[in-house]
Amino acid sequence: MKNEYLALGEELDPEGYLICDYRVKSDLPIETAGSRIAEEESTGTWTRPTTLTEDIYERYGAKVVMAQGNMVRVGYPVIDFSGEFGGVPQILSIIAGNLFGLESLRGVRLQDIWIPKVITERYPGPRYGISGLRKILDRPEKPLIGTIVKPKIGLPPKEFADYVYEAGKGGLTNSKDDETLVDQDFCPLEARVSAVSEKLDLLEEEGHPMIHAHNISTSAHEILDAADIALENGARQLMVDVFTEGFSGVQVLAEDPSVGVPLHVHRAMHGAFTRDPEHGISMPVACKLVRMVGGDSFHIGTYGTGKMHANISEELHSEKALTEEMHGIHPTIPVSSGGLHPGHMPELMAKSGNDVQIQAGGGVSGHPDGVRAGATALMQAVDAAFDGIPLREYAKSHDELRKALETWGYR
Ligand code: RUB
Repeated sequence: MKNEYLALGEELDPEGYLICDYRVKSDLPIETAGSRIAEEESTGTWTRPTTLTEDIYERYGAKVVMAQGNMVRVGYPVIDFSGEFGGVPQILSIIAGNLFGLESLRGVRLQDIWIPKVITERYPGPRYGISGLRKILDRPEKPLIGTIVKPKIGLPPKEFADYVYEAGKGGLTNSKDDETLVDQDFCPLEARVSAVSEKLDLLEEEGHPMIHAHNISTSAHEILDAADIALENGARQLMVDVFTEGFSGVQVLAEDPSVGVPLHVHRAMHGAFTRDPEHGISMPVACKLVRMVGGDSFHIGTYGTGKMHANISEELHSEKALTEEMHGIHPTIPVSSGGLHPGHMPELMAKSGNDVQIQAGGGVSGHPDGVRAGATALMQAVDAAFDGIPLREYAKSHDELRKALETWGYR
């Protein structure tokens, strides 16, 4: 049988196809491996169905247009994604579905995607994005600086809100729930949001705008109820763990006119499929989808400076996926978080630039003089790095920073 899914060298119309690059590990010739993906994920299966007519193949069949080394490029006709229902679940079932389990492929990694406008225009995109968040926080140039309330779980609402207030008094622009905190008995969502909102109002009266992202990740049928409870109690930002919740969980909040606040998107669980360079899905792919469904901020890593495993070139690629032109959709602000402290700021900001939200949990709450001093030290480190002043020099006249550097060092 002729290999019908190969169209090597053909120029695809980027508005007519959703285009995917896969890195493939297989004992098959690379063209055949690519063809297996295209057939499995469009009109084919392991054998030629007698029901597969020439017309079906021509209209709906995916095409392998490049197969070189260990890379293949597959274009899926936009009609394969048509119709009122389907959304991101259907997109992923096609471009990232059965192919990962094919026995003939020892490894497949979806490295990048290009989504045509005819598809992205069905999605909300970020309502605020980088410029909207900068406006809310009156922070036109420097990175947004936040904290994750620590310990991860255990603080009751009042102590939790006190932490946020102290962080604000230290100058931070943002704070957030940790990814594992939602509505536990010791810190219920309603009481937590209400206590935090009071403190944010107070900070605002005192001249400091700040927002806190409340984690409402929950079962799909409950997420709008959780959002309602948070918003009724004054929430200024909501947070979703996108990989445990699903992309639709972000989208439903972004599309609901009653929500209207920025959406912070956490990536807990991503390592299960992004970490292996030979199998899974890359973070830049996730970034494009999160941006399309309306995430205003999204975690991409700390460029090797913090506690989490990093693939630095992929993090730079993620940054581009969130910020480069994409059919007129607002840019999403990249979030750098995970094991950061003031000593990391010069190296981190040299890599991230200023359009970033930097967050430290332990690197604020672990300061020997407490949360306010930790927040102040982090702001001082950011100011020094922004002005190109070495931290050692700046610390001579900034006590909080000096103590932070004595505690954690420069790296
Ligand atoms: C931060 C923390 C976050 C990580 C997740 O706390 O634990 O959940 O940012 O990592 P701390 P990533 O500042 O004390 O390490 O952002 O890479 O998904």
